[in-house]
Amino acid sequence: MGSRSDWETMRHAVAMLERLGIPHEARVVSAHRTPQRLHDYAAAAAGRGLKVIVAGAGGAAHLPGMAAAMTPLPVLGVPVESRVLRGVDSLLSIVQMPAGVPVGTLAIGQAGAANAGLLAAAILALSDPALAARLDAFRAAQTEGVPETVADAAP
Ligand code: RP5
Repeated sequence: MGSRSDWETMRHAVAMLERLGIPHEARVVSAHRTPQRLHDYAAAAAGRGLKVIVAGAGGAAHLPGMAAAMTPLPVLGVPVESRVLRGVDSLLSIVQMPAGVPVGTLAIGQAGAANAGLLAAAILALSDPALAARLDAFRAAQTEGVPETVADAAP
């Protein structure tokens, strides 16, 4: 994430990874304030054995795109909701990548972070049958948890 202040959003990605038993790390790496840290992190990521990068940032959110420019790994971008423009700035900064350097862009905020965790899981599950089974179980439980009527819903 681009700042410690992004954690309130990005913790929802981490929660999903933990729920699905996926090893992960969470780092603060700012494209603007710590450019060398970003370079070092992205350039070394594949060699360290990482498989997917989830990059969340807000405002002029260059972190996902810059990370994608420096790694062959899939990069999932989470637009963090900014104070002034409610995350529309983040979304547009992340989604409008030039052809040739993709960032898989999720929704603004908490839903995007949670779905980034799930999408990372789906990518990893392609080569991990046990994880695929856990992901199937998650989806089945989610379906089971949706009430058919308002009366069925827990108070
Ligand atoms: C971005 O600037 C970060 O991703 C964060 O969303 C935003 C504001 O950062 P702080 O000023 O709260 O550290 O780089």
